Amino acid sequence: MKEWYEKIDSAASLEQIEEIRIAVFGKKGILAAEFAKMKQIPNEEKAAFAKELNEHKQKLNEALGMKKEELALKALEEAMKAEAIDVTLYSPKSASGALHPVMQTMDRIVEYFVSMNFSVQTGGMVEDDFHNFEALNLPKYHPARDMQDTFYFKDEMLLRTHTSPVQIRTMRSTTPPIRMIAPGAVFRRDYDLTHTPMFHQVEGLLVDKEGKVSFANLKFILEDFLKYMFGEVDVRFRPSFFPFTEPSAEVDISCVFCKGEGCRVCSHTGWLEVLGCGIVDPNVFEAVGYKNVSGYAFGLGVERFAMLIHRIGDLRSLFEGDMKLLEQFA
Ligand code: 2U9
Repeated sequence: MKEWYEKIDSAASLEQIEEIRIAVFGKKGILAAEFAKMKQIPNEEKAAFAKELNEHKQKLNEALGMKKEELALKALEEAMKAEAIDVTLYSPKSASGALHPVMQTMDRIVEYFVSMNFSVQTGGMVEDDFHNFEALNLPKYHPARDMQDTFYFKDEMLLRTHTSPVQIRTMRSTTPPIRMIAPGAVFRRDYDLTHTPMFHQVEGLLVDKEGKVSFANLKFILEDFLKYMFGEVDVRFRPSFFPFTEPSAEVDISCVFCKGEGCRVCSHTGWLEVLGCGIVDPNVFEAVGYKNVSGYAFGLGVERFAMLIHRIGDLRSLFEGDMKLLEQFA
């Protein structure tokens, strides 16, 4: 019997333990063989023999159990050691994605007008002559329709040159009052330092009963908006002309580069043009069948805002996909 305790003690693996268990406790194991000897033992010794054997049975079982536990723990520790990940090892930085600075700027612009209860409307980029030009008081032979400025398909279809067709479609499918903005990509045949053939606009439109919408309302919201976007800047309105608004104005902020002192960016004027706006021309309302209403509208270029906010000098760098630039906006 003693040798089996030693065998258990020196077992080196769970497989060996299993072999020993079978050799000891199995049907043809040594315990079975010992118990079989009972028959030959005189009656008076049977009790003592059985007692001793049962004690061995219990002790061997305990020894096997303990050894098994010990070996299982050892195996687990070894497996954990083998599979361990060294978290102190060097790993190269993984690149994380980010919204493009133009989209970040667009989101911030949209956020302001949503906070002022404007709804956000979008539309298709392929438009027809009526929604892009005619309804906006840009009649046939207006210079803005020139092939030189507009990408045309056949059958008077075109790539929208502004997001204004979204306002036209919204007016035609709903009734006043309207408070909306139209953010999105627009297309013009233009490519130089300050123009790309595709850029982004946010346009706004507010329509209510006749006499309820004033230039003062427009001035207030645009001044508030520009301070939200650029911080403490001076804002000025200059008379201007657009076919779809009358009266119209262009809006300047004091130069964010030189604080109005005069520099190369603001052509030594101290001012930067950032918006166009005005009171919606009655011809536009007539084109969509609106009567006895008044409204204001405005429009801006998102790339220009992004450049002024982030002090980016060249518009084209926003379209090159240069990681050195883009990583700064992650
Ligand atoms: C409707 C009525 C009026 C939208 C307007 C401007 C003035 C404007 C420019 C800013 C820079 C275009 O991206 S840009 O080049 N936009 O100056 N946009 S008023 O007026 C509308 C629009 C829709 C129905």
